[in-house]
Amino acid sequence: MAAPASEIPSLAEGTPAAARQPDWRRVAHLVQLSRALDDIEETRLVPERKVLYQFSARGHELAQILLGLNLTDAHDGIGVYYRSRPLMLSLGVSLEDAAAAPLARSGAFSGGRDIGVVFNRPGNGAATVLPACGGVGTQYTPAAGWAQAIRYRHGTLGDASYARSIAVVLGGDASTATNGFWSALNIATTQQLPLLFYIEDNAFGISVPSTLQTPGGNIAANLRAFSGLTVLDGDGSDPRAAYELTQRAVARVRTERAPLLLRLTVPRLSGHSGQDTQAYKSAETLRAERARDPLARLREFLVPGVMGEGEWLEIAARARHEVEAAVAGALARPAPDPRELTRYVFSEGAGETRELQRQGGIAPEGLGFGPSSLTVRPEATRINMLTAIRRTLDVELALNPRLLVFGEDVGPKGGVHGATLGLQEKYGAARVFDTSLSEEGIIGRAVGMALAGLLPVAEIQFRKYAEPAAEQLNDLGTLRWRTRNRFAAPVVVRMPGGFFKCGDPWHSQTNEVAWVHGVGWQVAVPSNAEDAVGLLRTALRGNDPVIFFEHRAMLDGAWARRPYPGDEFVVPFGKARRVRTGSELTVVTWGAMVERCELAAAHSHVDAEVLDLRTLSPWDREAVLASVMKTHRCLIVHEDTLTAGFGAEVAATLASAAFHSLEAPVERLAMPDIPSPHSPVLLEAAVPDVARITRAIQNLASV
Ligand SMILES: Cc1ncc(C[n+]2csc(CCOP(=O)(O)OP(=O)(O)O)c2C)c(N)n1
Ligand SMILES: [Mg+2]
Repeated sequence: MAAPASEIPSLAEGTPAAARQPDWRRVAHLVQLSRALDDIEETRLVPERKVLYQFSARGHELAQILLGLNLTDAHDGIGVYYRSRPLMLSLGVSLEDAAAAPLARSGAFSGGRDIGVVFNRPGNGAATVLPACGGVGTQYTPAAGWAQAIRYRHGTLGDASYARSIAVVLGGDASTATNGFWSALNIATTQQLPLLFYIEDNAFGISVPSTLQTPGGNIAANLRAFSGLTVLDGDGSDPRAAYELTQRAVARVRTERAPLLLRLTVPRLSGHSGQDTQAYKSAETLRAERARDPLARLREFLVPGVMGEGEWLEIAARARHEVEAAVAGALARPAPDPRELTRYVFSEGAGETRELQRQGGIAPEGLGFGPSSLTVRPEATRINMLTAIRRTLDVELALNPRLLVFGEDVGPKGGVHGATLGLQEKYGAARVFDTSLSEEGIIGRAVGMALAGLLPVAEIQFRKYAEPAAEQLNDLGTLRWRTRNRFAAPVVVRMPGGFFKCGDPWHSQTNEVAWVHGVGWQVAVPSNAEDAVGLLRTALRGNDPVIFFEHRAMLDGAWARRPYPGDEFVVPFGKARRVRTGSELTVVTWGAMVERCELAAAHSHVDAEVLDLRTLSPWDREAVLASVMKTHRCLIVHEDTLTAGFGAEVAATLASAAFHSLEAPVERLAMPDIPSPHSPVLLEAAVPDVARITRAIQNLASV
């Protein structure tokens, strides 16, 4: 049995916060609120099929609430997961919102777009809850990004209000086996970031025991030797240990500005989710878990030392009553409006009617940019596309102190392609820096930084190596929609790809269509230096995430060299460039194929029009339709593989919107459905070349 609260001496270890006891009445009330809400959902709303996806926090409440009550700094950032509702209540989210979200009603965290326990909360002068995801482990690297943003805003931008702010990330025992956990641990320890890892070890990941997630089942024991990390471990269902350890952990990260991992053991007193019967747990395990119920232990701890039995019962009854009222209020809320279904995929409105996200990126803080211009002011000499990219980054870094450039080898080396050469020297290692070799970490960190009001420009070394970041990229793209415009993460991801002299399956794929298919991403595919400047500047000054694809063959290609078009030059997204005017046939293309198509058109003796799409999301449907309605024939050429490549989208659009104008079938010329081959001979046979494009133009013109 725990020592009663009235007998608790001030805490050991002499931390300044140690003497402070929590407001136990408030703690008891919050635990009872959480328990009552789980109870009503489990016994009533799930059987009535009003809550379709229930995640009970039964057993996890006490320590989470004690943690949450410590997170009082305006710039604290918290990465939560689906079992974090008690913490949300302790942060002061409305009880009715907490009840309405699992009922998929309007309002609350996502307006019925996401599972009710996938939380978020814009900061508004209090701690921010970073938009959570359904994927286990996804919360870690954005929290590391938030921690790095705290350091940047304090140390580099000189904002003293960040001096004691911290990032906290919550996760279960099984989540410590994920890429995200290890990536964030490496980032936080190598960078010494103020990040608290709070691990709720209930010994199970659904049905899988924690011994299969980490050897011996105790992540804290295994991490004791990890350099640069303080580790604390204890019983999260013991009120005294839970309050001492949460307080000590938070205080230490606030003062030491360094990472700490706190593991607390807790019982999971319900199934993993509503559907789970826990048949995999023995009767003995279930009994032992029930004996550790933190609610019962809190009662033992507080009654009669801090309050009498009557007050304890009164708090429980009041909590039940408040939750019933909140559930009734939530049930009375309207269902979400289907007419709004497709809103907030991208930022909406412009000027006066602009509907800004409440948090994320620099726009909500009222920050703007220098003047932009559609007019090319060409310099005398031509530069290659690589220099164009570097120079644009340089100009925008100088203009915008919120902009950070990072990725593998982008620091002293200047990037393996050279795009960031000299930038670290000029802007310092806080703004232009090397990362650990974890693409999940690069993109997840970018998410957290953007949510904290920075403008991250992340480099993925080669397009193929974006794959370890697939989860973060996907979740970043959907973030605005999922939170119904409460949050957005305008991040620019630069990624080189495509063939260069030779190919291979690792460095040469384009597969740009994956990002077009992914929700919420804008995709730019410049073919030359001038467009690269204009499109990159538009990306950096926009309010949406952008994939900026840098074709390896064009970075130093002679054809792609153009005069630098000026420090204000922008190219709007969704506007194709007519590379060549013609009347007999339209060639639609982008990236490295633009050069080849232009040459092929010139050789073909066909009066072919060539359109460079320049961006694929959004893409210039109007320009393509207008051209094909004039020429009545269309050939689409791309380097990406044929099946379900972006050409299929263009062809389907023409079949639907230009059917009666077509005098021949829409044709596609693309790479066969194979990885990029290494041998130059094989590569030439795989990627559309000028001869084959010329033949395709001639064949289509003669149909
Ligand atoms: C990437 C990913 N894989 C699998 C799942 C399915 N899943 C949801 S929760 C869970 C177990 C997580 O357990 P733990 O991290 O210990 O947290 P707990 O639920 O025990 O609090 C699994 C496998 C998921 N959501 N995301
Ligand atoms: Mg678990």
